Amino acid sequence: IELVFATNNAHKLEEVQAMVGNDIRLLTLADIGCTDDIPETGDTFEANASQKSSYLYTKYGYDCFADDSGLEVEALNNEPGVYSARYSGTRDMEKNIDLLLSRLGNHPNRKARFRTVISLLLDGKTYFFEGAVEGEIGYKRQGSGGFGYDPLFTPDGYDKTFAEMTAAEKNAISHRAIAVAKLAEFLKATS
Ligand code: ITT
Repeated sequence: IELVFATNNAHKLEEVQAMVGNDIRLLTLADIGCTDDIPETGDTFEANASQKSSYLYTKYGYDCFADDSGLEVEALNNEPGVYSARYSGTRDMEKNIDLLLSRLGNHPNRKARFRTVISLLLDGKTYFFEGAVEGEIGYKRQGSGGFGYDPLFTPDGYDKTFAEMTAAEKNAISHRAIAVAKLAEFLKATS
């Protein structure tokens, strides 16, 4: 099966490509000649994911899926959530991480979760697949792998951050891995 992955985030693309292997042939936005800044104005992961996949399906007619994801920190009322990519008002992750660390300060509740919602648009119908992973926010950055907030996030049951893991380790347990496994299973069952 061939599907367009509606993302401009090269890290997501690399992770999902590694997860699906040969099961799904992923086309990128570049492959279909789309350079649009796809609108993302919802206030839930579901709304944003389906906004991205609908945009592509409506304009280009391709079966496609989109990933909307982010970090929810319990002591910050689940911020940054859907605003994860632009928490500080910019896409600069150094600034976004600094803001999160300063807002959390020395708060003893470090609980957080990463969430992904995938929206699949197939033959004009939308399907959702979710994944979440619980963990804790550190007091400083640790590790240089992964992307986004990975240097701050240690999943429960582990003693290193996502950024200290190999790509294979992160991709075996991440929020995105859980959602992508559900997507792949659905596609296998329907094809
Ligand atoms: P697209 O919309 O083009 O897919 P994006 O980066 O704008 O790319 P989102 O709107 O879904 O994607 O924002 C998700 C943000 O949440 C992302 O930029 C990271 O800062 C963070 N994030 C998501 N998944 C993550 C992960 O696995 N590890 C670390 N941070 C992650």
